[in-house]
Amino acid sequence: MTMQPTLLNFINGQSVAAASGKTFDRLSPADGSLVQRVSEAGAPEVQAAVAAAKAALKGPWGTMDVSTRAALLYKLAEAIEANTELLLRAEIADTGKPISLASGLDIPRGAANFRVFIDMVKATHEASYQSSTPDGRGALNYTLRRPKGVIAVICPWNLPFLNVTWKLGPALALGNTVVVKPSEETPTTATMLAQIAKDVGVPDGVINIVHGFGPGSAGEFLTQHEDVAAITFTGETRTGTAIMKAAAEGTRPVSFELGGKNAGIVFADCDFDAAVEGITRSTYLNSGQVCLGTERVFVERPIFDKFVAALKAKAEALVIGDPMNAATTFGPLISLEHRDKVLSYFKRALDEGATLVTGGGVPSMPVDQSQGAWIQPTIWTGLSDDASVMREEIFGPCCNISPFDSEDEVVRRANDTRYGLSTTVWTTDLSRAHRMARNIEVGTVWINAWWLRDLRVPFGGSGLSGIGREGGEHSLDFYSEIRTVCVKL
Ligand code: NAD
Ligand code: 6OD
Repeated sequence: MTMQPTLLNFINGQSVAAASGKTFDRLSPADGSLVQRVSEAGAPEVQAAVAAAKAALKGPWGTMDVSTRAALLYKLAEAIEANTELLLRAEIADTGKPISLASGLDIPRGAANFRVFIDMVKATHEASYQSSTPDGRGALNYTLRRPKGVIAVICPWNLPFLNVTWKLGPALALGNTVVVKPSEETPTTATMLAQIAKDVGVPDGVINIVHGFGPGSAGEFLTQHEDVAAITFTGETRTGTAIMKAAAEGTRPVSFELGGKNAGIVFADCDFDAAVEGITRSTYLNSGQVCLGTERVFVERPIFDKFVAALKAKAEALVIGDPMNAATTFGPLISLEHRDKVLSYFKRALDEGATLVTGGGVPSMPVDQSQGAWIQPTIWTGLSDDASVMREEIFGPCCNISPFDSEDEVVRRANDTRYGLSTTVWTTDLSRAHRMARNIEVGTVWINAWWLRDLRVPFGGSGLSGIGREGGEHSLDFYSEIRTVCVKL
């Protein structure tokens, strides 16, 4: 991979190097080479970014009517599409994800986030009530939806562009300004988005980007800043806990999309081939680095052996290799550190009594990729529900497949987790499908599908999986304040 010039922070419409001169290196997940040197924002840059965002609330952005804002955000969506090639290259260099995935999902869904949310804001109507008063003249009561202010946006590395657009779509549609702290692993496409937005006419200061880490770095400085009105965070549950403590100061609201330990449930009456295909996607897409991915698979006993054999064949047929090759279906993990973590779970699974069906280690790669964070798609059977590998989020391309004998049993076992993000259920029995949707305790239930979500419906989780929902009206509520106006007539 060719090295780019140092990636700078983006503050008030300008590229800004940190005054400290500090940088950090982003290494390619695919081959370990230096992809990018990144300027690490310190407290002064975070201060400048928040100040710019605060000032922009009062500038042309603050007084812009909804249809002008809509036209701008539509132009932004078009410009994202026009810059697809550049965005793809940057996203793939940072993440190592296959081009088939980035071009089919990350970039187009990212553009859609701007159109969908501005359409929703334009269609939003306010409540209005007429009430009587003792003097008989009456009163008119109505509500106004106002921007919340400066929003801190803290993002993870697994779907960098998709995630930042998912938050900026509604935040900007409602007239807020933002300071984004992308993941230190994947800083590039959020920064490109800010420049693209400037180029189409989004005023300076509306989108600011600061680079760095969490504790003692840009993430912590941003979440602690008193002029931040709300914090939207996607990432690990324990990071959410730290951010919640920062948000408590000043009682700032948070929206948290956190981890998952999601179940895939396959009944014997399913469309077998579709179920195998669906569980393959939900376990291995993005090399398993998807919060809504499946790490616990439950298969009804009559089809258990056949299903294990079929999933093994699918896992072994994934095409591992150069992310820029159109035929590749399985890329590396995000970093060698993350691979060490996932490999430690691979070892632990065997220590906890698993039978290895396939994978379990590091594939042999051509010499130019040997320094990449490659790993094998992995399947186990035989883990008990209370094994730590069945209870902790691994965030890797692996699952344990367990047999079950009844609907009640599988509901109880699927719900036996502190997470509550999503479940994918495979059955052709319509009544059972609806019963499962009611009884599984998660934010999203997919029936004969996985990751099939209209952006207008909410997404999020319960328990350790998060606080609140993003998507649809729930995003509109988080990114706005409702003001009540009562007029004596
Ligand atoms: P992470 O929590 O390590 O980091 C996320 C972001 O938080 C990064 O930008 C990081 O720099 C920042 N950060 C870390 N500590 C901070 C602090 N104290 N204050 C402020 N910012 C801080 O998560 P990750 O490893 O980047 O992402 C993987 C995790 O994200 C997984 O657990 C996954 O399940 C979760 N995730 C959840 C969803 C969802 O929608 N529920 C989506 C994607 C990823
Ligand atoms: O795009 C979506 O619908 C969605 N829920 C993305 C979440 C991805 C988590 O890794």
